[in-house]
Amino acid sequence: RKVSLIGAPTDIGAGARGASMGPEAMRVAGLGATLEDHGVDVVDRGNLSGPSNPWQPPVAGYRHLPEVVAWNQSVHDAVYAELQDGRMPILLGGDHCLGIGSISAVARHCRDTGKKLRILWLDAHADFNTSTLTPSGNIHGMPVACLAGHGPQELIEIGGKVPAISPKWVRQIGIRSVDAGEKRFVHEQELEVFDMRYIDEMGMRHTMELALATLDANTHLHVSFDVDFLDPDIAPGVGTTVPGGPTYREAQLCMEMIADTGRMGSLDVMELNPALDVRNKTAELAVDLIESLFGKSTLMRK
Ligand code: DIR
Ligand code: MN
Ligand code: MN
Ligand code: MN
Repeated sequence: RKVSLIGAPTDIGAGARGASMGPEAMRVAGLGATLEDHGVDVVDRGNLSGPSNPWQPPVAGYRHLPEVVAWNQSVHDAVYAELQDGRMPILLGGDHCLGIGSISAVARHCRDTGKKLRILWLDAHADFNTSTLTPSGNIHGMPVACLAGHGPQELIEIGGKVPAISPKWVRQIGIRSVDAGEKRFVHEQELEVFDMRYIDEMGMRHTMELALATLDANTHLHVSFDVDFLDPDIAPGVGTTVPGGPTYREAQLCMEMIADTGRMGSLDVMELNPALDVRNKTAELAVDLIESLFGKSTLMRK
């Protein structure tokens, strides 16, 4: 397998500064060498560049919209180039607004190649806000809505088609913080959400069996991993912690079941914030979980 690491060092869509240091923290935690140990051909493309964070208040419901557009355009182009080159892009965020550029490129690649797209959204948050629903104006709370066509034109048309995706292609896992208006919109749009109550009641195994049920041999699976998916006790290095997330074992099982499908074609690792971390342990945990996504397992399996 051929993988390309793409760093996107920005916190332009977030409500806290520091996710801009995420890519380097994952490199320091040994991401490249770890994947190579699993027989992966790894190329690190280095970091993208883009506008700095002006740290301004929202304008018409969006914070830093022109800068968010510039970063997402650059992410789109980089991710699309890797896919065209036959390599699996791993986007190292950066905040989750960059999922717009990443997934719009993946959707474009799937249109080019006639693949069926499925998106697993691992997050504490639904990221389904719009400019009128958002309590913060932070665009990292809006990428799923933007990809589904609900957002500012210059952002939603980056991948060349509006909407880039159908909400039917998305499965969200680990959700436990949804804003009031966002909650109604998630319901209206029939987003398939496996929230923490579902995981508590049914277990991670049953949850992932359902979330992965519609994959077939022609499916491109995109995994968008917001590190705040994880319980803050094990993953403090994120800007918006929410208590009650998946434990270490639940997260491992989630990743191992994704690996077992053999269908993962692209990955985002987002919102890691080294300024809030403890001796880089959240970055090390992210690398450990990514290793499971690439087939680390305790025993040989049939
Ligand atoms: C909140 C926080 N729902 C907002 N969102 C996210 O500002 O829209 N935090 N994504 O990571
Ligand atoms: Mn492909
Ligand atoms: Mn989140
Ligand atoms: Mn997110």
